[in-house]
Amino acid sequence: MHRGKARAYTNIALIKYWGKKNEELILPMNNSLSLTLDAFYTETEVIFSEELTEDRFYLDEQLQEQNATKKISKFLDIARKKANTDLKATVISQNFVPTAAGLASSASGLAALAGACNEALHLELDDQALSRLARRGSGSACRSIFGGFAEWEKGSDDLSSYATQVPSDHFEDELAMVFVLINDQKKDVSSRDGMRRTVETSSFYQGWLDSVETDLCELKQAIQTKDFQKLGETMERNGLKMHGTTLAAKPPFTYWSADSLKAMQTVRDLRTSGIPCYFTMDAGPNVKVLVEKKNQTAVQAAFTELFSRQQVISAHAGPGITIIE
Ligand code: 2P0
Repeated sequence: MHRGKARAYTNIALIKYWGKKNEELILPMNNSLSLTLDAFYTETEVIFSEELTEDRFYLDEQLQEQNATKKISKFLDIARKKANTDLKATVISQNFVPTAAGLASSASGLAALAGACNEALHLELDDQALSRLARRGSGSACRSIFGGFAEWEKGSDDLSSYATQVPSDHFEDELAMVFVLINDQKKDVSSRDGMRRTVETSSFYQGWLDSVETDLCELKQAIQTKDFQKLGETMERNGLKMHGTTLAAKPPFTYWSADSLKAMQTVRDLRTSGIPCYFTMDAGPNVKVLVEKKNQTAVQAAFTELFSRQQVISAHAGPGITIIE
């Protein structure tokens, strides 16, 4: 029996990963840069055993159906190949996400699974190799190997596509991210389907590709010079651009709901009233607001006036992956 357990925290991209150039290897079209957060994480244990005839996947104590298990098995196959074994596994995963849902993250989930496999199968992967392995499960997971700011270098093949930590002289310790959780019952377009449709059909996609490197460069400068306004403005612009591409897809779609727009306007109003804060969104209606810690309470207060207390959750910069004994 071979056992390993790891905890990984979720990350939010300030410069988005949007589009793949290789679906099988999960190689992205562009570099992305994220902030790992302390409020949401996944703990995953994996046990490879001779007694099993198929993989089993428990998420939050529920045995998962074939479809969810298939994605996990596909990832386990990659790890098994590295270890030269065909042992089947039980995967026990728990998401630590505050009650109001909509935040279960493949980034923390697949990063934790990669870390657990590294332990269980004695793969002895360093952070770079572990990031590459996590990437094969879910692109954004490669960034959750690291705490603080992480940049995913797009690379050109399996070996050259991985994340690294971005030096920041503790700038991230000055920051907070306020999550506005918006549940609108709308049937989601998964990020995987959404980015595929956009790459294949959106006439705006080229505009994304043409400008994302400039955004990335500016954002990295903002980190280096600890320039919060520049960090926020660049993040907000890049996020809006990503969401813009979906409007020109065929068929068009959007992740925004009426409440998302309300939250975005609140951020603009806060800025007008002298509180610098900036928003970004991912493949869903939730709005994430970047703010300096010194203004976190004011931002929280503005949102709890418009939304319920459970819908407003704050996070700070979080650590990289950890092994749990
Ligand atoms: C990101 N997103 O950079 C972007 C922004 C969503 C919007 O990474 O297909 O779950 O497993 O590689 O990593 C979500 O996509 O997609 C994502 P796959 P993943 O955070």
